[in-house]
Amino acid sequence: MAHGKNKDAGGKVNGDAAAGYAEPQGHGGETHQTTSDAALTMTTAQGVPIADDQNSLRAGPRGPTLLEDFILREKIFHFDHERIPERVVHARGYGAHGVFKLTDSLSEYTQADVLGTVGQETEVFVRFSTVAGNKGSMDVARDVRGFAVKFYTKQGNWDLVGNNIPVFFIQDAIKFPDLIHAVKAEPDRAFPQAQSAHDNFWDFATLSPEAWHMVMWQMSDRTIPRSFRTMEGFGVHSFRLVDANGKSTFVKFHWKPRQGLQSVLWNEAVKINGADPDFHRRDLWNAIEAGDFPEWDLGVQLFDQETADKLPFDHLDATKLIPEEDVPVRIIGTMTLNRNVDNFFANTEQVAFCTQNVVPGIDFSDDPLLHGRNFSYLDTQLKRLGGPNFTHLPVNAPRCPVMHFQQDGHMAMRNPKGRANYEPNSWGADGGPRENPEIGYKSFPAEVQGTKQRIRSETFADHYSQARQFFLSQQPIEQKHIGDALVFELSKVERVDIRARAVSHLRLIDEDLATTVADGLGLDLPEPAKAAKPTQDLPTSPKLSIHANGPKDFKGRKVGVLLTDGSSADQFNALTKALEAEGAMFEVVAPKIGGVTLDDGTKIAAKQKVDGGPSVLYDAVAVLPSEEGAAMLAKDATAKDFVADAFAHCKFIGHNEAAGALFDAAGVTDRDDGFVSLDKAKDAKDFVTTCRTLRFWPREMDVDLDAKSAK
Ligand code: HDD
Repeated sequence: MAHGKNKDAGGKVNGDAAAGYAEPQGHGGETHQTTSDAALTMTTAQGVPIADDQNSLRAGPRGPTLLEDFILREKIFHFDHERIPERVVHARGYGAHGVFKLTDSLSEYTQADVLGTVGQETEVFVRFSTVAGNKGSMDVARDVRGFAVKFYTKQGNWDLVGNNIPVFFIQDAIKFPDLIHAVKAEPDRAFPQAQSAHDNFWDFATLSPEAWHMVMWQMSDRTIPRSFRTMEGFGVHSFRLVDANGKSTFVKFHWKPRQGLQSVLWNEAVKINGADPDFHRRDLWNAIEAGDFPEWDLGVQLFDQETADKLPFDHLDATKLIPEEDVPVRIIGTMTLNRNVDNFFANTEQVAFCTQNVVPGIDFSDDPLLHGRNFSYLDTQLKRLGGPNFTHLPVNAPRCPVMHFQQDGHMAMRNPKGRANYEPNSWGADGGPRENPEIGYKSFPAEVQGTKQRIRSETFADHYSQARQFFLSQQPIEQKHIGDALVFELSKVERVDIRARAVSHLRLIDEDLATTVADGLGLDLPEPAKAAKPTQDLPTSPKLSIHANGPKDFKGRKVGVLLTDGSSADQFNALTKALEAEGAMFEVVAPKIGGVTLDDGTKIAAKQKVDGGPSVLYDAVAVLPSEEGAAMLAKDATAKDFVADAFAHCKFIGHNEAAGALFDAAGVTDRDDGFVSLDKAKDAKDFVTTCRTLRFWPREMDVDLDAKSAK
């Protein structure tokens, strides 16, 4: 069957201008892409071959469109229904496929097969997300990141739905709608987008003392990660591992990035969001496409009731963590993300994580936040995905056999066969699946008794000790960033009494921090908030610092290399070779996207034109212009921003001698130890080695206005 040109009812060929017909395929006709290959033929959703996808059916060339046109109607109908409700939280996310490999067996603690057999590989799907912003918001918002992992185990799907922060804002699920209403855009004006820097969030937070541990994390650089690849993940709650004899051990789950922890600066984040709102998703996609597969080790903190009883807080309270120094993290396996999705909607949008998805050997603790979540996730999938059969979608379908008598419902694709659809039944072998007490899921038989009442446990009442511990565990520059973030956020709060209330909580966390923030806001120090329990001085925990847990190499990081016509081929080649040896990446930034011609005549294509590739997109920069090129760049505002921002963001700056003219023009006159010469080929390796520490932090005190005035 040929589908070249469309014949009308009168048998005349469309497109034949001489026959008096208007051009059928728009103007010029070149958009009418036809085929004579049946296998490539476009069809309707019903499989009917389509001859003309450019024009709807109408009565005469300029006449009305006919309702009869089932092809038009079907196409528009489907388009009209493309959207599903975005997630009420974590709307913006990015997913990838991967594999989890167990390296250390927990079979003495759990019957969960996924945690039992060393060497076993289990398929996973991971979705990272921001919490507050809409689906189209920018990636580098100051926000908590979701870190949700679906393990397709032999015993069914296990979902570990965590965040990149190990504690939560609230202790009881009943407060979740309030928290989320408060942080998302204000309801009358529908702004601000993807930001906690507004009155409603801080009003809620300052009236909720339990939030203040997480607020400290939120104000730290944890919430502006450099990449999904450089953040930790946490299951947050205590769960239970249960062995074959029904013995239970408490467990907290940790994901540790093999890429090391890394964040960006706030001033940088603001600019990244303008330059590339997709910064994080692009980074993950590109790394996987390049074969630089990101990896996380899975760690567990295992503890029994006796240890739990000795902790200076209640482990069932999700606003608390257990310092790794108290209960060490045991690494039991590695997750590798090795495949990008082939369709975003089918996978990343339709994936349905549910905290209730556990497998035999993994059970819940009595954390009240977790219990509320177990209802919410299942419920929300019904709304989002439109029916109870979302487990039939490939991304949600278990990889092990699924056998039950659940049936029908919207879009049922996996339908039971045979006569029996109930149990017990007496149809023998044909009667369908049966219960299996030996391998079937059994809830841990915890002893429970108590008076039915709406109450918060006394053991949840210490809200400030771990907030203080977190703050004191940070390195000085990290503490400074927390102070800066608090001042920034609160400066966006219109009500002065809310600002002051925030400082009153800080006084219970750290007096110096409270003074810094009060100063930054121009406030008198308010009275401390009233605490239900006095703040305890807990030992510091270096594991809580990002800087203390950075990478050991520069692998997977990206350098922006600014070139012009006449740049030195020797310098460029030495640098790219050294970067390649490290497993780092680079992008050439040039005055024209067509690229540059080096001094040996080699033509190098540019990845970015200088105004499209600001230095905020890179971990470090190398500025290698020719002398004429540097003189030209010195007159260009975006080239000056390139170096001025790299300097302000404490980046290492590799450069040749000619670059001096650009630095001077950009006002970058204090060439500190973060500047590394690349004039000689052998310098390139030193530059890459230097870059391993990621930033030249001593510079911050010199470039930061607040820090300068505080000195
Ligand atoms: Fe939640 C989504 C993480 C508390 C209710 N949550 C969601 C996602 C992550 C988390 C990563 C996105 C999953 C995805 O990528 O599809 N949530 C957490 C963590 C929490 C937490 C770590 C505290 C420890 N969440 C929490 C509470 C409730 C919810 C207390 C309700 C009582 N969360 C939801 C939800 C979402 C969700 C409304 C929205 C979309 C979805 O579930 O699938 O059900």
